[in-house]
Amino acid sequence: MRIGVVCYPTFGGSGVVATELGHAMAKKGVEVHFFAYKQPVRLDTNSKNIFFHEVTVPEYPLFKFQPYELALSSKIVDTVIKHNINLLHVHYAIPHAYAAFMAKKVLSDQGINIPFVTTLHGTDITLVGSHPFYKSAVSFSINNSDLVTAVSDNLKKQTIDLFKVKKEIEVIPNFIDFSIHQSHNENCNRENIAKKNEKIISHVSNFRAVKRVLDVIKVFEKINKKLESKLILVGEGPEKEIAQRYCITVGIENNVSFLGESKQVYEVLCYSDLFLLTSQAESFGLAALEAMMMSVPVISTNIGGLPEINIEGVSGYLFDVGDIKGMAKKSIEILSDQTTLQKLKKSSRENAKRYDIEKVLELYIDVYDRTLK
Ligand code: GMT
Repeated sequence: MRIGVVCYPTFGGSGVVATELGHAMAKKGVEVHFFAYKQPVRLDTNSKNIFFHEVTVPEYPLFKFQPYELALSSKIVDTVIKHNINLLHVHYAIPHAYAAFMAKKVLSDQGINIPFVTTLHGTDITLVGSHPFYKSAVSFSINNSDLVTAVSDNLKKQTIDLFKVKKEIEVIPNFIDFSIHQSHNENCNRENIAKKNEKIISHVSNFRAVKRVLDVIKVFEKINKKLESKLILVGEGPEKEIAQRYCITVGIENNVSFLGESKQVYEVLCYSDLFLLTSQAESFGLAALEAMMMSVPVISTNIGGLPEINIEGVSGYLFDVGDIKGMAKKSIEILSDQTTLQKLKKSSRENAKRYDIEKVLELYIDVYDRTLK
């Protein structure tokens, strides 16, 4: 089998899911061809069966907006023909599903049938896709995909509520590769980061408004008043500067580290005691799952797909969006009691095992087989 995978190359979860799924398929002997405007951050082009095709959009002064979908569709068409690709899997509907549909039409004109699977990830439906300026095209791309998957029950429900969906949507959750990170919480060099009695709290995101990063800081501010603690933030995005400024204003800047787009997410999680995810929308929350896998309990909001992943009292606790007081109180409670903390750390990792890549991979293989038939 030869698959074409279209994704965003950035640090966002949809690109990570696409890349890790591609790597797992490649290990099973499938030839996997990635399409993106730059090499996805976690893509290892030295791996066997992995190929990367950069989509370049030539600049032309007439265009105010460069036609990325057009360049992507053309690249898909040419690569499908050249490498005899049998199936496309596009992650994030905008504009990938639309481009895949166009490529399929162009190829069909040449007597080539290429089915495509669309995986909906979240904001392609909730925040961006449902915008009236995009809605018709997104509806069309969903309905004209050969098979559609969504990363949580909640996202499936939201898609049905927001769009006129004629297509069946199958739920395949995101996943995590336990084989890569067996030895969690060992040899983390924690002593380089914090003092022995200091608690370490972390957050990973793209710092967009939807993540409410300021809430993360405000929760930490309250924790920090009661407990010796440090906050480590990984990621880059529009709200970062506001967050940095707030830390200086309230005088906690020496206890807060902004690491930017670090590739050392697992290293940070390895020495973390608690993970904060205060988003106002989150279809799945891959960052929270990564934390659990590394035995880090999660204090999160209770929106979107988060209640499917974060189980109250098992992997962490859930609160209404904006309930800074509640989140801080619970965090202090957990962090102050070593027995509770250790118990939660253990059960967080157990909870994450529901999303072991080995289980989820089978679901995707089945999707690919059915689509090809
Ligand atoms: O739009 C974003 O926030 C980025 C997007 C992505 O590309 O990672 O995130 C969405 O997809 C992730 C992977 O499936 C999910 O874990 C995130 O919950 C989801 N983000 C939102 O729903 C806000």
